Amino acid sequence: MGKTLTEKIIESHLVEGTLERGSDIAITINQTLTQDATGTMAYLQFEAIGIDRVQTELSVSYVDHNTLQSDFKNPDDHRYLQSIAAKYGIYFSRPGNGICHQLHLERFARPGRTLLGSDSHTPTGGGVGSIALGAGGLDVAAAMAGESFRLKMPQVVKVYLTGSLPDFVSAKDVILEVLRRIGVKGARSKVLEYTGPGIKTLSVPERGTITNMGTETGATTSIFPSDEITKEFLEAQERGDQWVELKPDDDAVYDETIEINLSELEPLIAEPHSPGNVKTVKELEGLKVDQVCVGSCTNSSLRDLKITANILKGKTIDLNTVLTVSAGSRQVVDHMITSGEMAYLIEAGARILENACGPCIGMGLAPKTDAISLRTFNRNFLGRSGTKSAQAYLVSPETAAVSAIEGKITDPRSFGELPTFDMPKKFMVNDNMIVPPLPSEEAKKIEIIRGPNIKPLPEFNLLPDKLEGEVLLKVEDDITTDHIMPAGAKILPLRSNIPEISKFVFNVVDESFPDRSLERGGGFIIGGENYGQGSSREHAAIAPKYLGLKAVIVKSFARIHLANLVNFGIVPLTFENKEDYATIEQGDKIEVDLLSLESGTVALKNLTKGTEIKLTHSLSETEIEVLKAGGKLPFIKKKHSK
Ligand code: MIC
Ligand code: SF4
Repeated sequence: MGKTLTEKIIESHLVEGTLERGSDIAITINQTLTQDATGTMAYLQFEAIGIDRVQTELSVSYVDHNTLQSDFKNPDDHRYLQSIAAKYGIYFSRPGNGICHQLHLERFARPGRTLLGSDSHTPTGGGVGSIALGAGGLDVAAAMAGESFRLKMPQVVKVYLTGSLPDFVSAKDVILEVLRRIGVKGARSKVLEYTGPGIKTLSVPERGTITNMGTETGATTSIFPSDEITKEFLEAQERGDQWVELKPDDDAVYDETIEINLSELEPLIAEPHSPGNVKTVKELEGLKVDQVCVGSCTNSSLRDLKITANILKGKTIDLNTVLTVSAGSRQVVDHMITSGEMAYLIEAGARILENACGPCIGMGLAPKTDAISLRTFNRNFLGRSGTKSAQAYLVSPETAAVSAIEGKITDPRSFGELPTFDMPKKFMVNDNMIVPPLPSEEAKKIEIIRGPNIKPLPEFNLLPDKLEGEVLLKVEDDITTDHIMPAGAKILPLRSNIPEISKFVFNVVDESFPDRSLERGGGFIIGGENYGQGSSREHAAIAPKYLGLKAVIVKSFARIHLANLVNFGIVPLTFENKEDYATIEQGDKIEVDLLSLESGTVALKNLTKGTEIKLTHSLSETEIEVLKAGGKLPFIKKKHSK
């Protein structure tokens, strides 16, 4: 029986387990990446593990999220990260160089390698045929220390592409079409593997747009084969020697198939507040827009900026619309300046921002009250832009550019002829903003520089046999990590300071949560389906844990958040019977007996209602051991001290 590409790469990295779907497996990790917002915590944990040098083939530390410097906190964290990189054998991408995923695709991602990143959009690397996975910082720290990465063997979905994209329709519309069909929960425990004749029409950066935003379907990751197009891209990046051909067997057996005829697609848009609320742009045409933002790790490649610039050439953006453009990397900027196309953007009135995440994560450029913001980004969760009353919509660069000129949502096909532009045969490669690792002897002499914002890691206790307390909060389906632990310019600088950041837990849902939690000595959260979708931020587990959270009881979890809960000793449980969700209310006093955790079911006694229900879980033996040890850090430390 033939194998899928996903199975081939996983098999060649398998340390434990088999390819049986849903079974527990462990794989070797070749590369890691971190970004500054998750990196400080990840490296504090790496330091705590106590290894002299990273054990991976390649580890890179990027600075791209916390780039607004309204006080000392962010620059202090950058300095800490730089000293850590120098000490432990890590490449350091300096602030100003660009967004981690765009940079990693350009300079480091390799076909057939595994990549683990402390950012949920790490699957961008699937654009060149890596198995690229997002994870919490502690899992990435463990991988840097040489630990394998544990997950459940995913199902593999064949996404079969035929045809070619019409004018003014681009890669963003492909992934929005996938989201339109399967929604934000549709690919959980699955890998989206792209094949079919249509893939030949997509360049690597376009493939990267698709694998990047595959995260929004809940997919474990997304991947394209490594073919002639990949070879051309790697050669143009002066990395031709890293190319290998990789594809599924002709008789590969997939768990499911999705067929998309690219020729039939049209411009699409995701409405607030979920990337899964997809409509055609036509349906929303005419809605006035206040802000248009081009950029983010989804749409900031040279191709994306070129199409935007060439649409805007000789035009002026609408009087009542603000347009921002952030390139994904310095390489993109170099090209745009040298070709003269950057001038088209500036002359049309675009506000050119730093090569960083910027408005995507509310790091500046928050929209005005009640604004309609049109973004080429991948997420439009409530409050994420920095303005709670703003309505964020997700679109392609083509739709963004034409709508910025018109001042209203506009189907870009009404623009007229599609502007043409040249793509370079060779990219302008200049790695002078990437500091390579120091040789071991020199590295040992490096002193770690810690600013006053970097607080020690909190310590947590062993798991008791019985959990008791109050239901602190009851929430609905699709609660994102942006609900649990919001980001933005005010909160992100606190990522290395758990006591401070914990004051903002559930801020967009219920501002009284942190105080209530501390007053009651902690307790429980009850939730619906897909709890914890979105970001990989482990702060959505550590900060609630600091406030005393004992267990989260829901209908279902998102993969990375579930792993983060385990890593920090919070018990993730699901209702055996989903209807039982209705029987528990906020404020109820409950008791969960953990003695039978190994058996797969535990009993929940609702002391307020006098009822009893059954809860289940998907925890592996190792995860149960981790929970009992009070979290993954004490668990690994114990292992390494042996
Ligand atoms: C995001 O897009 O939500 C982030 C900010 O990049 C996060 C990481 C973080 O919270 O630092 C992610 O995608 O994992
Ligand atoms: Fe940065 Fe936005 Fe991409 Fe997250 S989704 S890595 S915040 S650009």
